[in-house]
Amino acid sequence: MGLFDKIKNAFSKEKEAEKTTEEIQEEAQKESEELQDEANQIQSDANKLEAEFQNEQAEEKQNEADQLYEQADEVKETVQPIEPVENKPVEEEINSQEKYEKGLIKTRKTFKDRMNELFANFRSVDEDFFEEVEETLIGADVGFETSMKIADELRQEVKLKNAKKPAAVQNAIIEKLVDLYEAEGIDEVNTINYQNDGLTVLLFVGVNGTGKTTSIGKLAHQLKQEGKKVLLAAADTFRAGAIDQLVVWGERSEVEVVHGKAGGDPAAVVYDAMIRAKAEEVDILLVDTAGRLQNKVNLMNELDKINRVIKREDPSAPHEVLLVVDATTGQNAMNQAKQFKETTDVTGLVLTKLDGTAKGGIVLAIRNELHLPVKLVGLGEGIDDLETFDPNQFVVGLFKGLLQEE
Ligand SMILES: Nc1nc2c(ncn2[C@@H]2O[C@H](COP(=O)(O)OP(=O)(O)OP(=O)(O)O)[C@@H](O)[C@H]2O)c(=O)[nH]1
Ligand SMILES: [Mg+2]
Repeated sequence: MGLFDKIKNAFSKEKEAEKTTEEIQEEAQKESEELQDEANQIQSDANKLEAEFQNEQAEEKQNEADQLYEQADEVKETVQPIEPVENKPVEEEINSQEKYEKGLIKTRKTFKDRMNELFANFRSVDEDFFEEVEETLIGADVGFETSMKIADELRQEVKLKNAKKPAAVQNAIIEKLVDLYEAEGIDEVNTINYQNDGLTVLLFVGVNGTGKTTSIGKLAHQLKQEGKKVLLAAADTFRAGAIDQLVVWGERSEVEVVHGKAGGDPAAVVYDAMIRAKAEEVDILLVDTAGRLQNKVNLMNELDKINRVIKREDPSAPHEVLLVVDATTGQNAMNQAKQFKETTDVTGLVLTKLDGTAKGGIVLAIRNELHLPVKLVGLGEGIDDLETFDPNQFVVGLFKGLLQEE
């Protein structure tokens, strides 16, 4: 075959191939259409069947519902109306436990992380391990002495019980912390010494920025809500803006504020407030004081003077001298409390800003080492974020979720 033939041949084969492709495509198209028809038919049959089935089911459900309605009607006829139950206290308790749990999230997480770290490195319960326990607890702000004490007790218990499992040891640490906290608090009065009859005077002291004015504002609001007659005294005349800040809180909580001029004598303001409180039969007078003066000696002298003025007008007052400390400062708060305790008759603590810190463990240190009862805790900046301190709710909030299955 010549070249041309070859080309021709090739061409005609190509044509043939084309034709075949066309034919194949046509056939395929036809086949696909047939299949499509078949599929449509099946789909429509299926739809019919499903609809029938659903109708049947719907009917069944309707019957069931009718029966239930009938039963419900029967029950309703036999049920007597129930008196509404006074459930407010329970609600309040739940809310405050929730507040503690929320406010202590950061502390709890840090505790958990530290525990996990401790047990991740934990191979055997030897002296190194106990030293790590001490460090972990000190790091969790539960206090130096407390940490040593817990580690010592743990040494003995591990020896005695031959405890080896990490879970058992972790639980023992928490158990010891809680036990110690409970034992140290046995004589502690965590409630505020409100007078049943007559005036209650609460004096708030503490270094600047700890939350005195804010706590007074929140407490004024709470007491006012409870129907008490409340008066505030703006005895921080030193810091610019301090008087206005208290006045704003007074407006917010709808209570009166006694104040003088900025730079005036704080004791004079307190005197005016005492006279007015007595004349107007106020239930509770809250006295705000300066957090900073020219120096510490001045501050202490001034607090002393304020105290004397209050006592002169009412020998039983002040009924509490509440030292406000900022929990976020940890050990610093402890030191402030120690210093104030030496120079002033502090009767209790207001521990603020627990919400913003991982240092909630400080409550254990305060109780075990300072022996000053915490009376109020600040769990946020809002007007409702002040709680009377509940030691048990606090500890539940602190250690919740840290116990392990043994
Ligand atoms: N997150 C949080 N912030 C708080 C709490 N209590 C107070 N604060 C904030 O702490 C800051 C200082 O509060 P103040 O009440 O002005 O403190 P102070 O002790 O009166 O300060 P001085 O008047 O300067 O002595 C404010 O920004 C408050 O909103 C709390 O419980 N939680
Ligand atoms: Mg203030």
